[in-house]
Amino acid sequence: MTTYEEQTRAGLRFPTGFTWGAATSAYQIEGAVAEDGRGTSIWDTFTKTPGRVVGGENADVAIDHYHRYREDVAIMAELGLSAYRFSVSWPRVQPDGSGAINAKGLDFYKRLTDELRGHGIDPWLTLYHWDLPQALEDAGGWPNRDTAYRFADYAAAVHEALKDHVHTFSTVNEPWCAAFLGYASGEHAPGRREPGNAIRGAHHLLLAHGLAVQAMNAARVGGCVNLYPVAPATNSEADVDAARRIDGLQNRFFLDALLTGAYPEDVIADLPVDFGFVQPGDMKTIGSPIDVLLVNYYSRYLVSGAPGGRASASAAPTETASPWVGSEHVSFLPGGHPVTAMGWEVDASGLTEILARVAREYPPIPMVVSENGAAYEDVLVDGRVHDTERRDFVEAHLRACRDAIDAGVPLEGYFAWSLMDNFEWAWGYDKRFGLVRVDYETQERVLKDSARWYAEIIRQNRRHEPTDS
Ligand code: IFM
Repeated sequence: MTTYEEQTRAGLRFPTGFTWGAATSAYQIEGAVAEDGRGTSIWDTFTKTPGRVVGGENADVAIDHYHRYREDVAIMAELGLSAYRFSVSWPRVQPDGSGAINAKGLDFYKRLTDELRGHGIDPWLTLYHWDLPQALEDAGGWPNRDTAYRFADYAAAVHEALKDHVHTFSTVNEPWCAAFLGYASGEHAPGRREPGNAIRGAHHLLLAHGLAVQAMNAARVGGCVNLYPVAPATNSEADVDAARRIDGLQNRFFLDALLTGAYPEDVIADLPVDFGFVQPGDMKTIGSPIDVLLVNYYSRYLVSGAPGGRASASAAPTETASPWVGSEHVSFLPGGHPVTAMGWEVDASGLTEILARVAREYPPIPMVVSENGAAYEDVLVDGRVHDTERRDFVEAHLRACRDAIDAGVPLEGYFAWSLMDNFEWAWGYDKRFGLVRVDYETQERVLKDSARWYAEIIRQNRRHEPTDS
């Protein structure tokens, strides 16, 4: 273990009050899909559809967090986390996505947040991490404008019930994924391949965000985006245009909307739809002031406008179309960096770059890294997982965070993805992102070396905090 002084030199000493967290999401960990009145979500339906998930797996049980949350919070306390980012399952709280609220569903999140607060861990609540109630999908899903209003009602109900338990609420996790993997490529639920509806869906997800911010009047609230630096493979006109397009759809479409209340004109021009679905006042609603921007970061993209590379940087081996609506010709090239078990290139400098860009190009906003981590082929040896690659990944990205702070970025926290191994969407249980290993047969939790290391970094940083913090 490095000493405190060595960490300081290595860029691992953070300002007092920095948030040390880890993240999960409801469908990926909870299980208990048929308990206490929970309704059906699009992921329940999708996972039961042959060919959608590797190995035909589902998260009916997942890692049984619904029953084991006390054990899991004890693990968080052992790690010394100051915050835990989790999501609320919409169908657990409002089984049909509208109308009656299921008190038993809300009670689970009251118990969870009580447990967290009892251990001095700040709950960061995400309202939507992709588990849309199936009834709302049956009514048209995110391409249907009404879904945004249903989301605002749901947000208001959750906020009202949990506002004394939770300090920071965030709205939609990674709206790019919910829109373009859900409705264009079909890699994620509901598995539709309807490019025009993916764009309508993206707008309504953003509208849902804005309406929820307004509905949760007075809450500390954030919006969440997944960002990638995008570079052209060469200086050719085609490659430079490819980079503009992918950066536009992945980053600027969402950042501009959330932080400036407008869509970038060049991106609208790229997209093969009539934007008539944007109604007067929508953009102002979407741009409603937020208190914090949640940035999820995993990798960077190198792109070309010429054929020859992969059609997407990260598709699962299930049958999918391109998520890059209007830019399907763009190809994704290897950038020469090592890759994780997802095939994603590891480049920590991209995190500093993207955080600095947001700080430079947008109105001032406090930020946290709300997800960052890596899947690797973990091996259990004598009860231990020596996951050196994951440890190095987290260390490099923490250093990148420190570099961003040194460059003046108002970065206030870091959440590792993920606290525990869990259900990785179309990949099923094949990819392990956890700091904590989970045996999917016995549900035994084992701290990996990366978790022990992260705990030590947290301990050394937090020992300088005032005792009442
Ligand atoms: O597991 C996901 C998470 O649900 C959203 N962000 C990316 C993670 C890794 O793919």
